[in-house]
Amino acid sequence: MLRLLTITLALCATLSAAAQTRSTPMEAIATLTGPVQADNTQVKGNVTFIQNDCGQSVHVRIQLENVKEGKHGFHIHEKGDLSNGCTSLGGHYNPDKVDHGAPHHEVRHVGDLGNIEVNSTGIIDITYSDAVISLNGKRTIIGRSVVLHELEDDLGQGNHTDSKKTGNAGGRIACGVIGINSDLEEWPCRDGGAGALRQSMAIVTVVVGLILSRGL
Ligand SMILES: *[C@@H]1O[C@H](CO)[C@@H](O)[C@H](O)[C@H]1NC(C)=O
Ligand SMILES: *[C@@H]1O[C@H](CO)[C@@H](O)[C@H](O)[C@H]1NC(C)=O
Ligand SMILES: *[C@@H]1O[C@H](CO)[C@@H](O)[C@H](O)[C@H]1NC(C)=O
Ligand SMILES: [Cu+2]
Ligand SMILES: [Zn+2]
Repeated sequence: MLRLLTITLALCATLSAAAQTRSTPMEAIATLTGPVQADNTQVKGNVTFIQNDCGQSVHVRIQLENVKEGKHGFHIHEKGDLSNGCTSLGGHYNPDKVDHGAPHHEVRHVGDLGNIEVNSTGIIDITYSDAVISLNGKRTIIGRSVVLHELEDDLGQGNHTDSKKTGNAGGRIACGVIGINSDLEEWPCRDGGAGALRQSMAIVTVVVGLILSRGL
């Protein structure tokens, strides 16, 4: 009987571990273009987002060209409306209605991804992770947008009146709408996803354990 209990517990543990990793990650992409600048250049490129499972951080890859050397504010903006170019995309995505900040700050807009630093080639290709943005759930960034700014984001630390609102990062030099880029037939995590599955596995484990220990 004890052996049966052990086997059951092991089985439940395996099932809940399996639920933690999806074979097909959630992926999204934004294709970026911007207004032609005074010197006739135009930023071009893309940003890809990969999230392996519900509740996990999102891997962001930024590949852009024709960007002026230096630091540029980079954010998720609230809308996907390109009807008036980058200007109709609204403000930083900020569902908590808090102050603007840096990616590593406890207080930040969900959309605050800080700065990207571009070298003299004008080309950037960087990858990093962010634990606040998500490709699923009530706060999905899909359908919203990415915006690259002309100037450095002061991360809420500047003395300008816009510092706590926008980071005072200046004009919008490139933007794009974030869309789905996976072969997933159904987008996961809508009903709590793996988290809920793990929880019900834990309950099953306890119940089975109780039944079996009574039988001993
Ligand atoms: C993203 O941009 C890079 C660099 O321009 C390019 O090589 C790559 O093919 C693009 N990816 C997509 C999916 O468009
Ligand atoms: C500039 O940045 C690009 C992309 O991030 C990198 O591939 C390249 O090696 C860098 N060039 C210099 C001169 O640092
Ligand atoms: C605000 O910051 C700017 C640039 O760092 C500086 O020139 C200016 O004196 C500062 N203004 C105040 C009121 O601190
Ligand atoms: Cu912005
Ligand atoms: Zn912000």
